[in-house]
Amino acid sequence: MNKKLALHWQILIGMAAGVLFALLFTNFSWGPQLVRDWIKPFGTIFINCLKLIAVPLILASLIKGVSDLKDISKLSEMGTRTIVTFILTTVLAVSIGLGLVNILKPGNAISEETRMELLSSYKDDASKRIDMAIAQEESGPLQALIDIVPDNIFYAASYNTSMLQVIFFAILFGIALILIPKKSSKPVKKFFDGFNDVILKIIDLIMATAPYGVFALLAALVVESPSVDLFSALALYAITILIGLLCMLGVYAAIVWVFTRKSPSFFFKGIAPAQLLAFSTSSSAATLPVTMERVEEHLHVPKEVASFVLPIGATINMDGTSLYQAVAAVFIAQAFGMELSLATQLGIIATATLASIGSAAVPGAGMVMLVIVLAQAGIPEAGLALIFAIDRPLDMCRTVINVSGDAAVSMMVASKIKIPKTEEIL
Ligand code: DAS
Repeated sequence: MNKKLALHWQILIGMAAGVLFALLFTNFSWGPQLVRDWIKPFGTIFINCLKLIAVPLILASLIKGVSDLKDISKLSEMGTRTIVTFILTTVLAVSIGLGLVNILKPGNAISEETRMELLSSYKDDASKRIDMAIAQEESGPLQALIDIVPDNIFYAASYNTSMLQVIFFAILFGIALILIPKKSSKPVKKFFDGFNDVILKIIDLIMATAPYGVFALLAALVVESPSVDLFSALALYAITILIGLLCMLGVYAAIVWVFTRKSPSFFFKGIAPAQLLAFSTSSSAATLPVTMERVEEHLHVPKEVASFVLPIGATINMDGTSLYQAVAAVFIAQAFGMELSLATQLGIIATATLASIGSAAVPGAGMVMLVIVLAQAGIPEAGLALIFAIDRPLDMCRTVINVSGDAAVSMMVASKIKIPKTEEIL
């Protein structure tokens, strides 16, 4: 039986084919126009499909993640410790990302000429976003807080409004779902479990077209900005993210050592198979069964803790994704020659934290949610076309960090929560 090529290999082939196709056709006078008119639209359609699924994705993954908390009062201590640690490690990840991207400035590696080309080809979107950013600067200091609360969920669910409103509604809905009587919540939870499965299947279908979408995006990217410096900027962008992700592995090793006195080699040896699966699938959800087995069997975390922390972690704790979203947002702003104020960058800490919470544990979800960070900071979302081409290899790496963070937090929580009848944890 012919084994289907793994999706990430399909995508890597799509990327290479896109570059080769574009390099070949730029030798003909009619080549660039052919790519712009007949190839690039398929890349735009692919990105639009990803953006289309963002709102139902948030509703599905967050409502399920929050309502899976079951009875909050019984699990409050474990829940508080888990959620607080998740948020602290995510905020730390975003801060590391912001620090690195402001020091290394990968977006500045793009020449002024290419920058003007990028701006002119995305002028309508860029000016709209810059206008929105100016409007945002002029609003009051708590406007961002006001904007999180929607006054009409159906309007809020439309792409053009702040998706933080959808996240707000989804969390509220999930909590209310826990608090209503079981006989009422059971059918609703059943519906959202099914809804979640449908959305994940839709993402599978969209990602099945990814090799073709990437081919079109990369071909258009090469044709529209043939300057070599774009690739050096993308390489520096990727290196910035990889340095940040490696820093996070150091943070996890420190958390494990401080709370359990277990060595980094114990932790990484125990979690390695889950990290490899995360790398090859780019999906925390697909890796979850292996993560749970490794954490329980090899990192000695009691089942009661692992089965609580890891499923929620896979849904809402994505440190690698949040770090990537912060770096990507500032990189795109740099590429468009935009100066981001300190207030905007601090806003990115909040939006990247929330966007990573809303990112589903499936391939490419982090980039789908990146639009929230861009929209809130007034950065042209057209910049997505700049970074999508190398998103998949980075997705593979950041998913490894997402899974590793969940495992480290489960060990920390286990060291603090005394579970009755449990063998000596560590
Ligand atoms: N691939 C996602 C995950 O499963 C992360 C991402 O897309 O950023 O964790």
